[in-house]
Amino acid sequence: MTKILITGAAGQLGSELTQALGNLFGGDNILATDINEGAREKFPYCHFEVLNVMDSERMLELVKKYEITQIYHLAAILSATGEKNPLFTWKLNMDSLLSVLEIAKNENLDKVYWPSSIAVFGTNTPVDLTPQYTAMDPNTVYGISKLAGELWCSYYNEKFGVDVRSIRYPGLIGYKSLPGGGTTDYAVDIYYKAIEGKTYECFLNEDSYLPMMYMADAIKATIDLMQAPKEQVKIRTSYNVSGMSFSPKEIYQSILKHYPDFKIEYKPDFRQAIADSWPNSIDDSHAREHWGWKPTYDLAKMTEDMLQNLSIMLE
Ligand code: AKB
Repeated sequence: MTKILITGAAGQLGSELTQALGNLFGGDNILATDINEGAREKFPYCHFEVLNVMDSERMLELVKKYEITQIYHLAAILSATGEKNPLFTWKLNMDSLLSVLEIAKNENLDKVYWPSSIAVFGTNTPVDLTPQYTAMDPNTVYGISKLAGELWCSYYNEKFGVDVRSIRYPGLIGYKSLPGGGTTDYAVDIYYKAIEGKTYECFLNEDSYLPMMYMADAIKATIDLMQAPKEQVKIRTSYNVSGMSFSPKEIYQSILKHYPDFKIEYKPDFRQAIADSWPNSIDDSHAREHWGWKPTYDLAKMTEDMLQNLSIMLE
């Protein structure tokens, strides 16, 4: 029987992934956890417990209490917020991952899922169609923690047989919940401003290309990877996956087709340097070959879907 604990369940990815896992395995087999008690109301369809991921004893207690067999460890501090408190970001991102891996090893869990990010790449990484294996010299504490985390995942897999699986997500875009503290967040905010009839002030310059992915594709990639037979999961650091790539100017133009009066202004801030150190686009041939990854959404299709759903939600 599969019983899943999700950390950071109320976050941008967690909100949608928890729902998808609930649909797959039944809400009774899902334990959503979050640091905020207020998140409870988001999860009427499954179990909920408050969990600070720094508290490894409580994590273990919950694993035992709910007879957990898989952990999806989503809680983390992202790139932009991380730069404001580097040491705490390192501590939270690393300590919580190590607690999850230790629990998986000691309690013989079936599987662990842990998200990595395109933030593992850096200034000397080739920017176009960035390969799976390449120079990795991240310049954010978030990127450093994801790169070290990938190596820890691979270590626990190799030394202790922990079945840990991971994806290097690009920027994620969805309408069900807001992102928190990332460099790619502009690509969500811009849709809200278009619908609210406001001018969007973009914190990146108009030509900053970044790899991005619509949430529906991110959920599909995660579930496809987690359901793939063990022997197909040949990479135990983390898989490159690609959805689409665009610049602020291009997403703006795709919105203009639906909202012709929408206006944008460019005011790059400290996040520009982070974006400049990340790839423009990603080569995901290993994910395609190993477990059949294929994205469904391009920019035009995503914009249509985002605007349609957000305008209903914001009515
Ligand atoms: C961020 O911008 O920090 C995240 C990421 C790309 O991992 N969205």
